[in-house]
Amino acid sequence: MKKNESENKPTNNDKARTVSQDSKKQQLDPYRQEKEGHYMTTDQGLRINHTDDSLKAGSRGPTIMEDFHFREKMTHFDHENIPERVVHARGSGAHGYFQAYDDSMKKYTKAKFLTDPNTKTPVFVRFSTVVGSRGSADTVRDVRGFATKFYTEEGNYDLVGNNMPVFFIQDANKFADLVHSIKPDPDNEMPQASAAHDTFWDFASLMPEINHMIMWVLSDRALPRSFRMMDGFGVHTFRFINEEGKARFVKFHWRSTLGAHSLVWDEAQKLAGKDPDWLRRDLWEAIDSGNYPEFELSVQIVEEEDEFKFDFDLLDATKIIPEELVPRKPIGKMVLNRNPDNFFAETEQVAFHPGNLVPGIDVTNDPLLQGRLFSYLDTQINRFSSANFAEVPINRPLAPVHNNQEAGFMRQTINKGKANYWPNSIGGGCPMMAPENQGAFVHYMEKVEGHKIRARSQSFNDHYSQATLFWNSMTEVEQKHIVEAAHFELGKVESKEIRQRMVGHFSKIDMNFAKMVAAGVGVEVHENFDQESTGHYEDNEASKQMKNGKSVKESPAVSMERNKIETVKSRKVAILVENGFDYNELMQVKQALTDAGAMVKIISKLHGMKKASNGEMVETDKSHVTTGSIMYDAVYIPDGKESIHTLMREGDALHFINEAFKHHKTIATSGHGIELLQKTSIGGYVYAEPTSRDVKEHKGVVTAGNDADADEFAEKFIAAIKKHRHWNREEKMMVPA
Ligand code: HDE
Repeated sequence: MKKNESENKPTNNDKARTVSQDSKKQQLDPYRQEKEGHYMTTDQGLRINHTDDSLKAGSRGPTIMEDFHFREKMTHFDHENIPERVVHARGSGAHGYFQAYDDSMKKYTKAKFLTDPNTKTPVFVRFSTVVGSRGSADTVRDVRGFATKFYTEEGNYDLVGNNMPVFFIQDANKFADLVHSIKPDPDNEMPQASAAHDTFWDFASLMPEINHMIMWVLSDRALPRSFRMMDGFGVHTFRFINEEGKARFVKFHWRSTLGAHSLVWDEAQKLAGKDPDWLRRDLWEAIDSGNYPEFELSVQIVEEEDEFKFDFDLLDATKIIPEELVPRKPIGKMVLNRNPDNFFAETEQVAFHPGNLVPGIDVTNDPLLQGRLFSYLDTQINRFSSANFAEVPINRPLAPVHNNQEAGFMRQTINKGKANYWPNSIGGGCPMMAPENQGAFVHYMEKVEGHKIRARSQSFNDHYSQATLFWNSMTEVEQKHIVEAAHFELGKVESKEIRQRMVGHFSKIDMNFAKMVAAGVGVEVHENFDQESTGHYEDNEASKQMKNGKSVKESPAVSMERNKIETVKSRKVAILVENGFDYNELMQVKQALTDAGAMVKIISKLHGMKKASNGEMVETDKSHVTTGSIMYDAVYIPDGKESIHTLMREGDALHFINEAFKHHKTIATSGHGIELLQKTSIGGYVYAEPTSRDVKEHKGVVTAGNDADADEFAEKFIAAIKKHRHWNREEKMMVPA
C-alpha cells in the first residue's frame, strides 16, 4: 500500500539522534570479539582441529588443492594490507569525548555539540606524522596531524587539523608537488620521513609562500615531547552559522592542558633508534594508566564585516590571525580515555574528511580547503577500494543513515523496499527531505561572482611578514633551536645553489637569522635578495581593502616557551640504583613524585631485585640495556654509599646522567650521590655540601646533603621538573654524550 509522506514522519527520530559519552562504545560493542573460550573456526564458522600443517598427499607429499582451510588462511593473509595513507601514514588513535563548557556559543553557531554542556559527544582522534611511511619513527622533525571525529547526534563532524596553525602552500593545486618534493626521492626512496634532502628544499626555495610554515617546521613544534603535549589547529578559516542564519568566520584551536612541550633534536634522533614508537607508546601508556590526555577547544571569531580589516587574507592558509588581534574563546574540553581494541579496525580504518560537516559549521573559499574537500573522499576510495567505507564500524555515525546509496563493494546494510531513487511514490517518498528545523544541513548562501581565472588573489602575496612575526615572537632559546634546525636541514642539502636561495629568503625574514644560518651551511648572505613570486596574482577589491589592515609585530601567543604550563603530571622520572641504596629516601621521594602525578621507573645495570642498605628488596623496572635517559624527563639517584660507588664505575649510568644533563633535564641526588655527579661532566652544578642539611637547586640540578629534609628535597626536585627543560646550561657543550 502506498504510504503518504506524513505517515513516515520520523516521530522517534529525536531519540535516535541523542548521543551520550558511551554511544559510540555501545555502537562498536556488537562488532568487538573476544577470543577467549572459543574454538578456532574457518570464516564460515567451521571448527578447526589442526592448523599447523597443510593437507598433503602423504606427510612428505605435495599440498592438496582441496585444503580449504589452508587456502582461506593464506588468501586472507595475502590480502591483509590496504594502501597506507599517501600522507599521514603513521598514526595513533584514541577514543574519548568532547563536552562544551556552557551554551555561550549559541550566539555564534547552531552546532549542538558545541553549545550543549549536558552532552558528552563521543570522539575518535588520530594523531600522525605526515611524511614517513606507516613503519617510520615517531620522533622525526615533521608536522603532526591532529584529526578528530565527533560522533554528534547530527552526524559526524571531522576537524582534520595539524599541530601547526599554517600550511606550506596556499592552493590545493600545489599539494602533489609539495608532497612529491618532501617524500623520499623517486629514484632511490631516500630519505625516510625527513624533509632534509635536496628535493624538498629545492621546492621550498622556489615557493616563497612556504616561508611562514618553514619557520614553524624548523621550530620545536616539529618535535613534540608527546601527542598529549602539543596543540592543534584547524588551520583554515571556517564559518560558524547561528540559528538566525548569521555567519561569522572562525578558526579552531586545541590546547593541551599539559601545555605544549618538545624534545630536543639530539634526543629525538636517538629516540628514533631506541624507541621508534615513542609517541605511540606514550599515548597508549598514558591512557592505560588513567592519565587521560585533555585538550581545550577554543575559537577565534571574526565578524563578516571585518573580513578585510587585517593585513592578510583570512582565506590564506599560510597566515594566522594573531591572538593579540582576535583573542581565543575557550568553548569546551576533549578527554581521551580509551585505547582502541584493534589498530587496523579502528586507527587504520578511520577515514576523515574536512567536508564532514554539521549544521552550524561551514567552509570558506580558502583554495587549500576547497581542494581538500575533493581529496579526502577520493583518497578513501583508494584505501578501501569501495565507496562503502562509511559503513566500517569506526566510521559509522551515531545519527541514523538513510539514503539510496545501497550497493558497491562490501555493502553491509540491507536496505529494504523497491524505491532506491528519489523522488518516489512507491516508497512513500522516503527517505524524505528534512526541513532545516529538523537538522538539515543548508549550505551558507554566500554570494560569489567572478571571472573564470587560474590565478591567486593579490591579497595572498605577502610571504614574509608573518614569517618575521614568528621569528620576532620566539624567545632567544627558541630562535637558537630554529637556527640549529636550519643547520641540520640545509646542511643535508647537497646543492649549494639551493642552500643559497633558502638563505636569501631568510634574509627577507630577518637578516640576523639569515646570517646565523648562513654561517653553518657554507654560504654567504647577499643583501637585496629578491625572487619573483611563482604565482599569478590578480589585484582585486580584497587586496585593495587590506592595504592598511591591522597587524602586529610580535605574537607572544605562538611561543611555546612563553606559554609554558608547569606540571609534573604524567612526567617520567628515572631512578638509578644498585645494591646498597638508601631505602627510606628512595621510598619517600618516590611517593612524593607519584603523589604529584609523575610516573617513576627504577633502573639498574641488570634487571632484577636490588638490596637496599637496610636489607629491604626492591624490584627494578628496566635495565640499562632496555632503556636510556632519552626516555625520561628527569633523573634521581638516591643516596647509599655502596649503590653510588657501583654507579660511579658504570659507564651506562654516567652516560645516563650526562645525557640527561645535555638534554636540559632535571637531575637530583643527595649525600654520596654528589660524588657521583662530580665524576660526570656536571660537577660544577653541585651546590650542596655532601655532609650537611643543604638542599640546593642550580639550573635544574638539585643536590642535598646527607642530613637534608627529604620532603624539602622532593619539593625542590618536583619544582625543577615542572620547568620541563633548563635551557641555561652553558656547559652542556662539554658533555661528550
Ligand atoms: Fe591532509 N590529507 N591534505 N591536510 N591531512 C590527508 O587523507 C590533503 C592538509 C591532515 O589521521 C589524506 O585520509 C590535501 C592541511 C590530517 O587519517 C589526503 C591538502 C591539514 C590527515 C589529504 C591537505 C591537513 C590528512 C591522506 C591540501 C591541516 C590525516 C589520507 C590541499 C589542516 C588524517 C587521508 C588521518 C590526510 C589531502 C592539506 C591535515 C590525501 C589535498 C592544511 C591530520 O586526502
